[in-house]
Amino acid sequence: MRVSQWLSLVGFLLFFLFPAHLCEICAVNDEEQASLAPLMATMIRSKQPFPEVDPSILIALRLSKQYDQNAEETFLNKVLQKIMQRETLTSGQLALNILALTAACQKEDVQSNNLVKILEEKFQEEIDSIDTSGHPLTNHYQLGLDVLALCLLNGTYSTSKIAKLFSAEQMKNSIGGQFSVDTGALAVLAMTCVNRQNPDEMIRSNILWLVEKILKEKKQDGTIGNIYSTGEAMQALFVTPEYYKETDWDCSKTLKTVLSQIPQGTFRLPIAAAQVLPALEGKTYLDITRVSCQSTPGHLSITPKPTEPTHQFYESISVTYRVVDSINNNINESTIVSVPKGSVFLKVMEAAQTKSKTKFGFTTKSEQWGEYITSVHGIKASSENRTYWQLLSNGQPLSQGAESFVVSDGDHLEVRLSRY
Ligand code: B12
Repeated sequence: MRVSQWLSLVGFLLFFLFPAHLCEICAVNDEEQASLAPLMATMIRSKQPFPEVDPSILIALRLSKQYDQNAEETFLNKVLQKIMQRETLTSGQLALNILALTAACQKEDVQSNNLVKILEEKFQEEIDSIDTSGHPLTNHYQLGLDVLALCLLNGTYSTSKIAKLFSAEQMKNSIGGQFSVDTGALAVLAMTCVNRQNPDEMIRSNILWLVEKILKEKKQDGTIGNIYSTGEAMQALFVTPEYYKETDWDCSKTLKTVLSQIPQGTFRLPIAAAQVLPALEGKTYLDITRVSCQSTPGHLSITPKPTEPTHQFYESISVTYRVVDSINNNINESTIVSVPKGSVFLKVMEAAQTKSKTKFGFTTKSEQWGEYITSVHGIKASSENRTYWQLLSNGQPLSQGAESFVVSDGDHLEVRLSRY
């Protein structure tokens, strides 16, 4: 056979053995890098106003092409402080901190503090909880983080147990009987790592099922689940091209929609920026162990101010606000309140609370995603009983928290004690 014939045979084999989209990179190009600058700025600026810094910010900075040595050092120090309290962290929090240290080339800290061993123990407690009570101590999103960290850092785990943990049966109802794209995406990343180390038939069939479920959550505009789960869904689809057809997903459409949301301030929370950025750069959490540990010269030149939404607080609007206990069916309080136009859900809750502390009093806890509603009408949500105060507008669950969702005139808002 002549060289040209060999080449065409190789080309033919490559074409049929590897789908074309295996070779395509769907990420921002060098010219578009500037459009990511607001996300970088949002994360970097979060050094100051936020008392707690999420390790996913350090991961995003390390996976990014743009580089800010000073910010990386600050965030690394925060992560190092955090692991001092390793015993009090949940399994997923510990996993995320381990991943951040690894991304920041601090594997020695991971080893000297025995972090992988501690994670193995915490992961075992999650499994024990499933065996005794039917659900993990935390949630399946965190189990995904646990397995990802254990796999990437060569911890000990049982492939068959992991296959069971992320089976269709378990994942179907991972959050309140509803499929969660974020959770599915984390499980795909974790199982892809496991399958690369120990190829396993059941793991592969779990991945296939989850990839199909994720693709079913694709919306007209290209978002997958909602805008906040899209980055993680993209990561899952990047690492599993052999599980779907090229025509099943128009990645450039998804990318375009996500990019168009940046100037609108959709990712103005540092954690939201951190969760979406890696995918926009064509990176996934499986790249954490591949980050270069050579010192890189600083080249972050573009740092515009993060985008802030422009609210006008002149006009006032009126909305209906209701508190419902859908578990015990014994509370159903409702009121109409007036708030300035552009107000967030939390403002409505405050306005109702001033009307009647007994009926509408509530408490919150400050978290990375903003204020988390912990109790309403004197009833505390409880992770033991797997209850939470769900937020809804016009009957639809919100895809943002109380401090972020901007309400509109005539909205029917509701906080509903629900199970997950
Ligand atoms: C599991 C989960 C939940 C669980 C948390 C309880 C539990 N023990 O598992 C439940 C089902 C209760 C929940 C509730 C809500 N959630 Co939720 N949740 C998640 C999920 C899938 C994983 C969180 C996690 O474990 N992270 C890993 C650990 C290591 O980090 P952590 O900081 O310790 O995690 C804690 C916080 O994230 C907190 N939390 C979870 N959701 C939310 C939402 C808000 C607004 C806040 C302030 C905190 C918070 O609970 C976690 C466990 O304690 C994320 C997905 C994601 N991409 O992050 C969505 C996510 C954070 N949730 C989201 C939303 C919108 C909500 C709700 C507002 C939904 C609603 N319509 O009511 C409510 C919160 C209402 C309230 N009371 O204030 C969005 C936030 C987007 C945004 N821009 O604000 C996300 C990103 C999902 C999405 N793609 O839409 N959630």
